[in-house]
Amino acid sequence: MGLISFLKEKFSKKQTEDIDTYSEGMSKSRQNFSTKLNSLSKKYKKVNQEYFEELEEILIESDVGVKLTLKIIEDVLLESKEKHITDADEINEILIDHMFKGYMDKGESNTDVVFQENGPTVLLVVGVNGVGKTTTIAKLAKRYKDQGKSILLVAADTFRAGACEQLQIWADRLNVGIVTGPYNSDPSSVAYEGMAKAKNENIDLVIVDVAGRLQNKQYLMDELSKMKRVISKVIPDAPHETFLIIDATTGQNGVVQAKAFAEVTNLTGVVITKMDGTSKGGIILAIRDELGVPVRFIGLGEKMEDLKEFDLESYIYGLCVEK
Ligand SMILES: Nc1nc2c(ncn2[C@@H]2O[C@H](COP(=O)(O)OP(=O)(O)OP(=O)(O)O)[C@@H](O)[C@H]2O)c(=O)[nH]1
Ligand SMILES: [Mg+2]
Repeated sequence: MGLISFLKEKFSKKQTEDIDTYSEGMSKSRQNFSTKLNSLSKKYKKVNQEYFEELEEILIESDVGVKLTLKIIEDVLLESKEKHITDADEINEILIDHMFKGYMDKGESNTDVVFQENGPTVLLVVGVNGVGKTTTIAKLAKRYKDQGKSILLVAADTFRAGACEQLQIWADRLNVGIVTGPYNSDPSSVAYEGMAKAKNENIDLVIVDVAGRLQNKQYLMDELSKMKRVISKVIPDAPHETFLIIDATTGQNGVVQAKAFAEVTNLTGVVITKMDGTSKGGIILAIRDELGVPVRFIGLGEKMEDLKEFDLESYIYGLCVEK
């Protein structure tokens, strides 16, 4: 049984709230990807060279990335030849198997934040302006507060006017602690203060909002390594997690950002936001392929509960199956 039949059976038996959010949030991407796949198989019925060329185009237009697209197409061609399959619908099912495999081949990974057994767990959140850092931090804070963890937010994005205030509003709304610094102050000193407070108060999870200015790579690298140095002075081994936030609507530019950050810091995860706003949902596969870093969470809408743990099966289902 191909993956798609398996997922249809699985999710038709068990309609969870999560799968509904995935289906809803990915409707634009599905409209683009799945509709094109279906009309392609109707047009050809039996596959030929042109069929594969058009298939390649569909993947690239969905932001799967050129490198991964070529690999997937090659694998599908190989499998279809080996098994003597020429039926277009069957080929499309094989394609989806290989998209899934493209992600899985990079290894097993956690999605949820991995908590330390002793002392605070420190999560750095990085990303360029406007990608959804602050709102994602709020969503994560709520998630773990609801699980009974104590939370401290640290507003180390001191360069953008209003950034600290925005996080402060969330801290008040969620009733969690926060450390901020004055506008234009040294982000590392705010981080230091945050770590000291977290240690004193025995906080479970500290989430640090970091400005990510990409104009100058050396500068970004220096800044992030200074921040890490300062953090680990107070809490050895911290930061334990570094999440990069990528806005799905920025397409291949998001992949460029991801590469730049991965060069200067040790990312433990990526969070893809605004999936509901793009018709090119393949970006998740491209980022995983280019960086190898796992996608930990996915933003499927603006509401608090629209940030979900990333689940590859739900993602593929959302991308391919009309409910
Ligand atoms: N539709 C949708 N909107 C989102 C999602 N995540 C974040 N947003 C919106 O994106 C906008 C920017 O979010 P912020 O959290 O302020 O982004 P930021 O990276 O902190 O921005 P700066 O602090 O200005 O650099 C807000 O209007 C959010 O509501 C999502 O998953 N879906
Ligand atoms: Mg912000």
